[in-house]
Amino acid sequence: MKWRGRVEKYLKSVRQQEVLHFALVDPEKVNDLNKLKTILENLVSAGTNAILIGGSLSVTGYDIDPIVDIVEELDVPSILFPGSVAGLSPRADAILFLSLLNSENTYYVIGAQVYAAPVIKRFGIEVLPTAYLIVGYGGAAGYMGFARPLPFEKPEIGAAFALAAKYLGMRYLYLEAGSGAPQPVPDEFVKYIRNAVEDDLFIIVGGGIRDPETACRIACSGADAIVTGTVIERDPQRALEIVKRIKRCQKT
Ligand code: 1GP
Repeated sequence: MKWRGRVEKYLKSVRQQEVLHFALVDPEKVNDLNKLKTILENLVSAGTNAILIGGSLSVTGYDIDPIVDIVEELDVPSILFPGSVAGLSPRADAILFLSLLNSENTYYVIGAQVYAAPVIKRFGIEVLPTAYLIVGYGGAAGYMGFARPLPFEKPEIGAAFALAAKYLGMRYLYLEAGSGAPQPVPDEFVKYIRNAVEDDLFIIVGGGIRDPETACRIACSGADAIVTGTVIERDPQRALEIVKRIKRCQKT
């Protein structure tokens, strides 16, 4: 909890210098906490800036806390990335307070948030107001969230959503292709949205990013932070290469 109240300031100051990397840990997929600890230590040494904790299914505070314990020993914040109201923990530093703007079900736009808000207040977690947009494949997040995924070849629709988020006062935009997506969000899509919202939104891009060159292309297109999850679980060495490559990318 030592980062509470300082997470947004930290993210925004790093953003001035470089593209950030967020490592996503889905508690449901963790079966060896010692192994996870080593992997996260290595990632942070390579430049990972924050650990996102969350998943679409079967995640409770009980599953999150042992991961927060590991992150507490690293020099980066723990940020909840909840798939549902069950994905809250009183011990995390911050939360991506998500509104799934392209859901057809208002529960995912504002319903879950109403249930979560008083709990977040009670827990004292730092809130990062985030527009969550499902693009392309969508995966479990798209399915569970009743999303109408944005077509990859229509970035103008994404830009309209992003502008609406900006005008609603949200400060973060998460472009999500879905965990394990066959294709990540195209760099042209990211570039189009960056141009539309200018510097006002902190743009996070994730889903299907599993090689250094793709990560770098997206980073160079205007993303502020790149998220990787699956590659960390399947090939931690490759995940390290991705982080190192992102850190060498020039910010646009
Ligand atoms: C999923 O964007 C994240 O919510 C990460 O996706 O697991 O494909 O890296 P991957």
